[in-house]
Amino acid sequence: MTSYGVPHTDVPIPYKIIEETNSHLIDGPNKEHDTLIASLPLQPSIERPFTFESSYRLYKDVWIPENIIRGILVMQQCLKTRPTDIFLASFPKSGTTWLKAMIFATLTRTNRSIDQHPLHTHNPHQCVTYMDLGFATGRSQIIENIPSPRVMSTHLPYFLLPDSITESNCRIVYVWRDPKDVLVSMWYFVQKILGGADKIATFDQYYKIFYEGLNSFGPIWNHVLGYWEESKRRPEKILFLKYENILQEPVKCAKQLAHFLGCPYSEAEENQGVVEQIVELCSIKMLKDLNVNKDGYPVTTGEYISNAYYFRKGEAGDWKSHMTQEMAERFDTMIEEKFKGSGLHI
Ligand code: PAP
Repeated sequence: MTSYGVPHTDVPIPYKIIEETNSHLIDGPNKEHDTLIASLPLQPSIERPFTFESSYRLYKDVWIPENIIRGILVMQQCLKTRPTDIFLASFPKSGTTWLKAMIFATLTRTNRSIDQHPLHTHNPHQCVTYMDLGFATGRSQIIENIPSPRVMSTHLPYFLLPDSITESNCRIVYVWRDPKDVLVSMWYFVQKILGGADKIATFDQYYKIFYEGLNSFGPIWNHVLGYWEESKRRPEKILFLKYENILQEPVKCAKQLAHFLGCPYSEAEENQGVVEQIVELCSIKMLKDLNVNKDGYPVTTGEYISNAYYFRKGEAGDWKSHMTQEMAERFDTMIEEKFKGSGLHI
């Protein structure tokens, strides 16, 4: 068993524990970049908000929450990657929470018994932190102090990742999802944060914002294509996964993930059913019912996003209950057009 608090470990330890033991290293927000950020175009506000972030600015042609732009600028200066680093990248609401759990459980399976696993007492976002937000909120030194192997996540498009990630051999796991379900999931998520459907933009407004690519982190098709193209070029660097495929064949995807992370399941593990146990541990059914996921908060997001908000249905095709056939077809046609020639399909 790993003893927590020991700086060098063979497997990741939950980020929350690292933050608790290093909280004296939080610097407070970095003000250095404020002038640059203030000069960027501000997203015009609409009648009712479609997001919980206070303000968005256009940075390199992508609408990004102000705070995250700060994170990008700090990261570009400060992030020193290690060959053992693993980054989870995703467009928001595409399977981040699930993949955080899967990566963390896969890497920790050898020295944590399943029934005493940290995922029983830590939300996946408390195990794997958002580095964009971490760098934006003065946690550079803490991130530097995370023992190897580090696992961190980001919502940034590929072209906005710091050079130290794109130019090194560290690995990236990317997960994407049918954009129609992404938009439904986001609509509910923002409702929970802001306190009800009447507090946010209508579903039709949401649809329009996504269709026009004005939502945060850019048009979803550019986000997906950026990682897709790079994963074709460097499959050893980027594992490109689809949420719906994981739902359909979780065991196969779990094995693919372990192989990519450099810790494939042994024959003995497969015979003992370890892959199935990891899949079960990370399933929404299992995670949603845990006390830690009914209340509490991820570390870096602060107290306005409850752990519970990250778990809703966890299914494919919920868009069918929210869009007319015509809306869905219009959306799919637009995405297929954007994906044309890439080899990628919804
Ligand atoms: P994030 O990017 O803000 O972290 P993310 O985890 O990507 O959010 O998306 C949340 C979605 O993943 C929710 O989808 P839904 O609204 O359509 O239900 C959530 O239910 C789903 N989800 C969370 N955990 C799991 C899991 N273990 N298995 C499958 N889906 C999950």
